[in-house]
Amino acid sequence: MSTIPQTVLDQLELQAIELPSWAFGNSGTRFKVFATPGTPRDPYEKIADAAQVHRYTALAPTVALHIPWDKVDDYDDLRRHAEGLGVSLGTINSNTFQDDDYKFGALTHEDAAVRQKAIDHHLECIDIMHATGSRDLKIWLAEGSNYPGQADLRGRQDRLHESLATIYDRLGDEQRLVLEYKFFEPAFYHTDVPDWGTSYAQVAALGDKAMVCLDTGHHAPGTNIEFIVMQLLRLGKLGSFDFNSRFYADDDLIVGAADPFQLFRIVYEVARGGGLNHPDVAFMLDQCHNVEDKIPGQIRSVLNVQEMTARALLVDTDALRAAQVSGDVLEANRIFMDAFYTDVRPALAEWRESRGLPADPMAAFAASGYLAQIAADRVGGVQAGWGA
Ligand code: AOS
Ligand code: ZN
Ligand code: ZN
Repeated sequence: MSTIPQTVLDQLELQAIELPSWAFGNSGTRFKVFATPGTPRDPYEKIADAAQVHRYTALAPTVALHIPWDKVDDYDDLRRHAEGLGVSLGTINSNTFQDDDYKFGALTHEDAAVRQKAIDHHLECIDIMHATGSRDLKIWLAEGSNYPGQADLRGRQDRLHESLATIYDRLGDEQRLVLEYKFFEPAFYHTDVPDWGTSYAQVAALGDKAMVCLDTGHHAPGTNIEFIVMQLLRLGKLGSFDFNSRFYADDDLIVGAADPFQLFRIVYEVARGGGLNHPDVAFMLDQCHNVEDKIPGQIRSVLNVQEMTARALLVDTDALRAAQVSGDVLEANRIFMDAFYTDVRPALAEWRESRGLPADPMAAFAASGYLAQIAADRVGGVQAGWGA
C-alpha cells in the first residue's frame, strides 16, 4: 500500500471545497427533470444536506448560495442556521438569465434601464453578502447573440465594462468579484464573456478585487485547461474554480468522473503556482445531479478532488525538474505519470480514520439512513432553478 508523506497530509488537511446549494435541488435537461425523494424545499434544507457532506468528509465547510433561488427573508438567520450545522455561507451567485427583460442581454443590454436593473440585482447580492459574511460575488453572464450581425460586439464589451465597474465600486474592502467565462450557451453565435482572456481583460480593468472564475466545463474540447490555470496564477488573477466534468458540453457531471487525469493535471498546476490552499484561489463545485442521489454525488465529488490533490502532491518535483532541465523527456513524463497512477485511496481511508472520520464516507453516509429520513420528512422538493 502506498503511504502518503506527512507534508502531503498536512496540505490535504487544509483543503476546503465549497458546495453549490443548487446541487441539492432537482435538475435535469430541457427534456426532463427527474425528482428525487427528499429534495430540499428551501435554502435551509439545502444547507442541511450540504452539512452532511462536510460531516462525513471534513472537506466542505462552506455552501455557495444563488440569488434568487436561495432568497430568504432573514439572511442572519440563514447564517446562524448554517453555523449551527457546522458550515458557513460562501459565494453569492447572481442570476441575470431567467428574466424576460434580459432576452437580449443584462449588463450589456442596449437599454440603460435594463442594464440598471441588472446592476441593481448585483448590488442587492452585495448587500446579502454583508449579511451572510460572504466574500465572493460570482458573476456568470448568459449574454450573447445567436446570429452574425444581431449584436454590436464592441458596444456590448464597452457596456459590460461600465456595468461591472459600477458593481465593483460597491464591493466592501474584504469582498471580491469573480467573473466566470463560458464559450457558448445559451447564446450560440457569440458570448460576451466566452474565454479566460476576455474575463481577464474585464477584471484587470476593474482592480485588485476582481478575479477570474474558471469553470472546468466551460471550454471547447481539447482545450489545455491546466495551461490557463498556470497563466492565471502567474498573473495573480485566478480567483476561483467551478469544478465539474464534461463529455460533450456544459454537462456539470461529477468532478473527476469524465477525465481524472485532467483533474490531476489541473491540481498539479495549482500546486505548482502556489494556489493550493491559498485564500485567493477558492475551490468550488458547480454540479448538478440529474440521475444520481445528490448528497452521495457531492461526497464522491469532494473525495475525487482530494484524491487527485494527493496524487498531484506526490509528484517528485525535484526529480521532475532535473529531468526537465536535462531534456530527459521520457523520465520527466514517467515521474509525472508515476504520481498519477498511485492509488492513494487505502492510505487516505486510513488517514481519515486517524482523524475520527469514516474510512469510507460514502458507506458511512449510506448507513446513516439520512436519505430515507428526508424522503419521509420532505414532500414537494424544489427544482434547482435550471429550466424553472
Ligand atoms: C453556468 O453555466 C455557470 O456554470 C454558472 O456557474 C452557473 O450558472 C451556476 O450554476 C450559478 O449560477
Ligand atoms: Zn459555473
Ligand atoms: Zn456551467
